[in-house]
Amino acid sequence: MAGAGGSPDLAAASRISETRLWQRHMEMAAIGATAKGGVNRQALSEEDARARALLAGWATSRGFAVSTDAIGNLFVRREGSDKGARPILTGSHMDTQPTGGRFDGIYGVLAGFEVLEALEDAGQPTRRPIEVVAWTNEEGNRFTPGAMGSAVFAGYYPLETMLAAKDAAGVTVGQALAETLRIAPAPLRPGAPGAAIDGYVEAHIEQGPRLEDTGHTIGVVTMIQGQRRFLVDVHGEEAHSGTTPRAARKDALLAAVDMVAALSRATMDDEDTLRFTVGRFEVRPGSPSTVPSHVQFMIDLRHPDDKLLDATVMRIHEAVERHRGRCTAKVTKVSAVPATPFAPPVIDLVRESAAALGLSHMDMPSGAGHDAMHIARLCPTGMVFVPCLRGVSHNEAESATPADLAAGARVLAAALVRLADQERSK
Ligand code: HGY
Ligand code: MN
Ligand code: MN
Repeated sequence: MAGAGGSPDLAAASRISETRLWQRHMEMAAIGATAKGGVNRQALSEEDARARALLAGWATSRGFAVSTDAIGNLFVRREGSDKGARPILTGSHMDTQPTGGRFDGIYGVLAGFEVLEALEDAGQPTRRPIEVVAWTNEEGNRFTPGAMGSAVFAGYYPLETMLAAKDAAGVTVGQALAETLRIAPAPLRPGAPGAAIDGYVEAHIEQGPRLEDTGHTIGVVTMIQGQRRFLVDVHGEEAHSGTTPRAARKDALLAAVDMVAALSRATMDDEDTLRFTVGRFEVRPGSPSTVPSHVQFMIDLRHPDDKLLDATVMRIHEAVERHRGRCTAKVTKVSAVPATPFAPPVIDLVRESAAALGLSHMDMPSGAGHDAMHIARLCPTGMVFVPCLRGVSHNEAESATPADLAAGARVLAAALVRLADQERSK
């Protein structure tokens, strides 16, 4: 770590305001607030647009430049002293799960914004510009696939295909984005998507219990595990529930539940590392007295080892074929993101920053996916984790403390300033 005390990285960290950061979280949490104390802010919804407008208003009042790109990623830029230098990025997402919490995603955006405000308060220049990004549709609930904005920015998904993605009501991303930009207009960010950036650090709540269980304040994230998503469609035949003998039925529901039960058994590993989830399961026509003719369910599979994930995919096809009976079935790959190791220099920088700030810290992988898994394809990337209560997330009870949020923002400030001030890359 550069010298202690007055060094620019620690100077910036010292100006982080715990109160202001917490207050901004509470203002954001009011947008899409749910009765049980959580947040439901679906991607490119009216709530998402209002959150964007709120952030843009805060940014403009501090003299930062606000812009957006073709997939709706929102950028807040604080200029650097070296006009031609490539920016350092930070950020996360503002959209949430339907039963989301007040910290997942938004913490990374607000911690990044707090770093810009701390630098502004200190009148401290950085060589490179620093940009805070709110990536579009990270959660992938309303529109699939998730991490859409960062993936398009990194060239992982084609823009046109993503703009054509539809929600359950048939609204496309392109249509929802146009409405979002009508409510929260922003000029187009200059330069090509994924234009050269020199580094990316994302702050996020851990969304797991390890930091709390081990009594550490900071997670130095080393990698993000791989993930695969599949849509399974099982087609049978509608029939009368009172008159149709079992032998004559093509019951899509019974076939689907047999498939899910078989896959649950097939993905049990002794180390409890492989993550198999069916979070969406739709039965049609959904009438109590009609044998279901169509079931659609989504499989979410995660593991740090891509080879093991790919081998597990074979089991999905086997289980679907074995249990379809007289129904037909189709498995469609929705998304696949390989395990993403972060850049050792950035991992070291996050660890050194935590140490220099006297914060307990531990190296750890991320079980959850983040926008950083795509940005890591563009530049040296890392993440900073802070604890959340009992590791609970994707749940309205999600909770974090003002002190932990501020501690993570201090580490973020130190790391971003070090990246922004380092000798200019060739
Ligand atoms: O699915 C994920 O891991 C992320 O939290 N959206
Ligand atoms: Mn998140
Ligand atoms: Mn999430």
